[in-house]
Amino acid sequence: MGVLRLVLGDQLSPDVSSLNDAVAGDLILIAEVSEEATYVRHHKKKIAFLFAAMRHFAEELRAAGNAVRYVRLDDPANQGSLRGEAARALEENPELAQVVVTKPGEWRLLQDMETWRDLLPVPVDLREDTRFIVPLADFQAWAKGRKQFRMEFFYRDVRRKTGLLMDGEEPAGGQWNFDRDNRKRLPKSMVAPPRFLPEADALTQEVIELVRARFPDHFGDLEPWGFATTRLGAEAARDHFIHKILPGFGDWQDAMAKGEPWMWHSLLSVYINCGLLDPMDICRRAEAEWREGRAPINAVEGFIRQIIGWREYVRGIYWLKMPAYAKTNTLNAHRPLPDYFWTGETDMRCMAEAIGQTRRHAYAHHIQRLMVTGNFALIAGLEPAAVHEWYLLVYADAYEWVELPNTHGMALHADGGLMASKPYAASGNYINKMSDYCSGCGYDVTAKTGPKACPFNYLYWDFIARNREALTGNPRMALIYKALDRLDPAALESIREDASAFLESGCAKLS
Ligand code: FAD
Ligand code: DLZ
Ligand code: SF4
Repeated sequence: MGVLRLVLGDQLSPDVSSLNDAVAGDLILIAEVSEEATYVRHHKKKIAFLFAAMRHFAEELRAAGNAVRYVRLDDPANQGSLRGEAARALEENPELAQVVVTKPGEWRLLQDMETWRDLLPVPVDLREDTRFIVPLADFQAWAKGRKQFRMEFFYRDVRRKTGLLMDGEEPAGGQWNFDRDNRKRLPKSMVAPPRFLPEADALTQEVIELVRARFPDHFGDLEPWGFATTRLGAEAARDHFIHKILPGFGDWQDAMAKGEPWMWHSLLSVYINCGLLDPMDICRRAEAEWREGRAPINAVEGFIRQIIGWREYVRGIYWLKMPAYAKTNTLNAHRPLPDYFWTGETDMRCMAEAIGQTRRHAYAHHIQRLMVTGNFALIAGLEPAAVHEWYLLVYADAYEWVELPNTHGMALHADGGLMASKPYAASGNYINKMSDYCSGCGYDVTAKTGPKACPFNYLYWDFIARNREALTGNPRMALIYKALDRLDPAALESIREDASAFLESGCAKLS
């Protein structure tokens, strides 16, 4: 009597818990299904990347001696859902007496799988996902009794527990956090380094054509390609980053530049989140670069913090707070997304850059996600649910467990400050400081009102003014409210009029 072991598209690790006791006679099921490909209209490149990585992983498992049932999207008998495919596999292989699956990364699918015990003819074993550094039970214990969940304290605990960047009881380099060194603007004379952007192999090219034919109305471009789809390819991308790019990661972590989608970012989230790379292994390799004198501490600590800090922390928040978290809207924002979130066609250069590269590459780096599109959505009062759906579908690394807390918690402050102690709202001045976007923009970043004024400027003050009631009690907002109260009333009125005209016209240009 064997076991049916279902592996999902973001569980492509040989050591995923559903496989850790596999024996001869078991059957591993991997299925491309329309339900997963269309529950939001994912970027075409995200679907193509994942299907190609799933097909390569099936080959990897077969080469290691496993029996694998791989169901393609265009299989005429494809049932269209994971449950349907599990049921079909059981029907065609009556010797299989149990289903084993590692819990999925999204609430919606976990809810569905919990019904499988009643709907499938054999017992279903739903296992914890052990590929994370902090078990969910540990996060829950950490969170218990706390009113606010500050990432920094969580992160220090993870450093202590893992020993990463620790010298005994002390943080390596004498400080826990080197963020103050990581906010440099890119000098004009400096260009971002060339990146490792793999071409599509024959298997991937076949999947690209399938996606082109089956999902023509989904967001985004399939070319240029640029993702590895095998474990070896992902490891090569990791090594390229660790050896060639990591030293500059810290200094330029917040910088943005025209025509430069990648800067010094790792481009590894897409591989980590689907299981091709192991987060702890990457952190150990990054630490070794500092210990051996090849990368500075601000780069290595900053990079490791994103992975063992932010990544683990947002996952903990997601599972602690779902399903209510997806409905949070503390600032009562209800505006629909303007069309340019899909087309990238806007005179706001910063938005055109961030959205344009998102269409092309299914990628934007953190500051673009947080301080350009996220900041715009926050200060324009866009509906959190619509913004969440946008972020979930446009990025190749997006799964709800990581995307939703970043969107509702970090970018939109929709959770009332559970994650971020104050909203990440900023005027055009911030974008001008951290990028060269404003020099090529149709708007004037120094103007606060009028048809040429940067929309981020009047939207920022309008956001602060209209959310006074919700935000004024926050001590970190005190200086900002003092500044608002010092504004000349006539100037504030013009600012609010321009903001209102912009918002009422569907976030379009003032005439
Ligand atoms: P790097 O800048 O090189 O960072 C290194 C690694 O740290 C990343 O690969 C990632 O694994 C991790 N990391 C960094 N920041 C975060 C963070 N805030 N939360 C979790 N992990 C982090 N990240 C996703 O993986 N999937 C998402 O769907 C996603 N949606 C986001 C939505 C918004 C509104 C915001 C503000 C951030 C979002 N992020 C998301 C976090 C972050 O922007 C991406 O992880 C990062 O841009 C991925 O690019 P990179 O691999 O080059 O990252
Ligand atoms: C994102 C995605 C897509 C596009 N397609 C599939 C698929 O066909 N089969 C599959 O097993 N997984 C897919 N996924 C990933 C799942 O949506 C993901 O496992 C859940 O959202 C939980 O994180
Ligand atoms: Fe963006 Fe304003 Fe700068 Fe234009 S002027 S790029 S809209 S911040």
